[in-house]
Amino acid sequence: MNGEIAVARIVTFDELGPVGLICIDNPPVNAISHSVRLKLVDVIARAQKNPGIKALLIMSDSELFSAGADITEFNRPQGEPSLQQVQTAIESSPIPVVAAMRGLALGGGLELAMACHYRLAHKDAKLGMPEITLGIIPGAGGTQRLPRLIGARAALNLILSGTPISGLEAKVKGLVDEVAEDDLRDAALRFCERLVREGRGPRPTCNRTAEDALDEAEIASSLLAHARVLKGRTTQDLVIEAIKASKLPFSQGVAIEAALAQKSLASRESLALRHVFFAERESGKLSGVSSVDAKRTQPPAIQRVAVVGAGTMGSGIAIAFADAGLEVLLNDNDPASLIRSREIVHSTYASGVRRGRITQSVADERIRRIRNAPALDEVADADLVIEAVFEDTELKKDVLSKLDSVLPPERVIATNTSTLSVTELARATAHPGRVLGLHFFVPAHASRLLEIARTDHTSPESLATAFRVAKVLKKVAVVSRDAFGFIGNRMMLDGYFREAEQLLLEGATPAQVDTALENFGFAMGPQRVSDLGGNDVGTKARVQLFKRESRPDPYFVIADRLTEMGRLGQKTGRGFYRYENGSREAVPDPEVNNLIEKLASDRGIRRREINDQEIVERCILSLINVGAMVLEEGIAARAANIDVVWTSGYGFPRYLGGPMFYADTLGLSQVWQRIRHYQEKLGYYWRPATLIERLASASSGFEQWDRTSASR
Ligand code: T1G
Repeated sequence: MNGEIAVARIVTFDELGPVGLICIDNPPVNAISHSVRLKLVDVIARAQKNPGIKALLIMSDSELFSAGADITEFNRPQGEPSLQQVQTAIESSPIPVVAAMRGLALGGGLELAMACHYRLAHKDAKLGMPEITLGIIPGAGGTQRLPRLIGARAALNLILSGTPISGLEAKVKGLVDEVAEDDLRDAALRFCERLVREGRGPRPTCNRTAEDALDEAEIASSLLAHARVLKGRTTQDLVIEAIKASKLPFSQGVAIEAALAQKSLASRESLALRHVFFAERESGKLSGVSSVDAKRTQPPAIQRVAVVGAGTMGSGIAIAFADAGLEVLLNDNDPASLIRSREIVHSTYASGVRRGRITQSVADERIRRIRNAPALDEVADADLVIEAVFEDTELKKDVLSKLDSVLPPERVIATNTSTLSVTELARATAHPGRVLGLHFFVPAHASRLLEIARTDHTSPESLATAFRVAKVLKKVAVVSRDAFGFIGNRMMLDGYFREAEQLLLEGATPAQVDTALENFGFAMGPQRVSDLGGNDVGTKARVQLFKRESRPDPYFVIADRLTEMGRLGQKTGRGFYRYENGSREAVPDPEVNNLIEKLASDRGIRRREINDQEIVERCILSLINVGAMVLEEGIAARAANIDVVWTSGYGFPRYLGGPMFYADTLGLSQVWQRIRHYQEKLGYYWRPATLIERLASASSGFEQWDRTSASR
């Protein structure tokens, strides 16, 4: 295409001899929207009146079959025909209907194919039922037809996992009849012509019966296999109930599924998960430009990235880009660092091969993409340069200044700092518009979140490049205005983690605080996280913070004292907990409890029994309160962006939607009252954010605030 985005034709029909070819064309993901359903029913009806058409073939000319039902329709009445009505038109067709799938065939898209009489898939196609990731169950016959095609046990695992299987696997399971090695359209047309020649007619899936039934032992083992990803979730119970109904006559089973699907759609869990789904996409755009329009304004392609600083972070960033298929120049003026970096790269990929995540040949290819570039001027032709040198302002300013002279003026220079002022670093260059922060989270090659820190001078073009970097790395991008801790670390240090330490001083133990918050839904409690990352990391961040701002005592007095004592956490075998013989198991340590008691008594803090409810409430409310401050200070543009940061980068449970969405479910009046309660009880830093007070008094919430701020 000459850069023009072709007008979507929604659904096309071509008569190819005895085969009626129906192509779905609804970019960007061929969602089975209302307009697609309308045209499908119309085209199928008209084709069936054409005596020359002996078989119908449904496929797509784009790189994917369909991403499923149109999620944007879920919050409003879905116009007729419903997907179920389209499926009935297919299944009851007097002539055979064949689906041919390439790329993604997900959710309602795969359900559409399952209502067809035959199915083909390209060997590399990905067929899946990801509905559970949105807190819903398949609602277009998936829990009824899938058991009839691959068995109830296999159907349960495919739906609970939410992850797709390949075309080849689908063939083995009986989900598809034929696999195309290369040209899917050609293979599918030949398949249809053979059907017609052999006089093989419709084969309604609904007339089949599931060979096996779910028994409690299989259900238990399937739930156990998915326990980690389904922790705290409830959708799986509805899935099981629906699949059990697949032993009933189809019409009864599909009615039971429909009722359960409606129930899942209305659940708070699904509202939260759909909120995060759209928030992650919204946060990765320049002021709400859709991914289709954004294609018109894409910045220049990024083929080669340079990373300056071959330490742990620099090596991780290099690996992230190599994984994404880019060439990487890794620069460091210390040969020993480059050698150590090579060791990190090789050991990381060796671990990936050992765990079966990648093959040796893929690992070798990616390692080859990372080339050492000892001389700084070797990075001159990189499309993007990221500095990841030691967290020291003067050192970073020196590197940025040198890069500024080596690189063309429009080339983006990103700093990986997490605690320094990007604005101050940018002052070391003659072109501050091209400077921004790319805050990668450890491990850089695996974490999903990428905070983009923009200064008042960062240009839109530089931001567009940063968004493109996130897309290339398959990371979730959130823009933060340049301020201490950006969004996530500011809320962690001034809110959540700070309150956790305060609770320790007041009488709770690390294990009690961590367990209470893990029961709330966090992947890992704050003290375990601190021991994992290293208590010294937080201490170094606070050293930089106190150069710029102050905080009243106590402020991480426990973690900083542990650092002084060399109790850095897992890496030294002792931190908030003990870790015996290199084990990662956090064992409570009486020595730490004694230290905490001493620090508390030095401050005249009277210790007491504290229950889990208070622990969770204070940690979560302080997180929400600082989040509101981050909003009112303009550091984050949207409350939904904060939710993205905390669900993708800090382990906040996705099924609760993120701290700000969760605050709305509590009700901001209730949130404000409880914050005021703790302000009266504890004083000093429990000042309610003005924004919470304002929204509470207006009986409003953060979601409404986002909507109005978007229109501002
Ligand atoms: N409906 C509507 N819009 C969708 C969509 C969908 N199913 N999937 C994606 N989009 C939009 C997305 O919001 C973005 O919009 C653009 O497409 C590009 O998406 C009845 C009830 C397919 C792997 O859960 O996992 O079927 O930002 O940025 O990174 O039982 O999108 O341009 O405005 O994510 O290449 C089940 C959800 C639905 C799949 C592509 N299906 N989508 O990833 O692009 S429920 C899913 C994805 C259902 C049935 C049930 C991903 C992707 P905008 P993107 P991508």
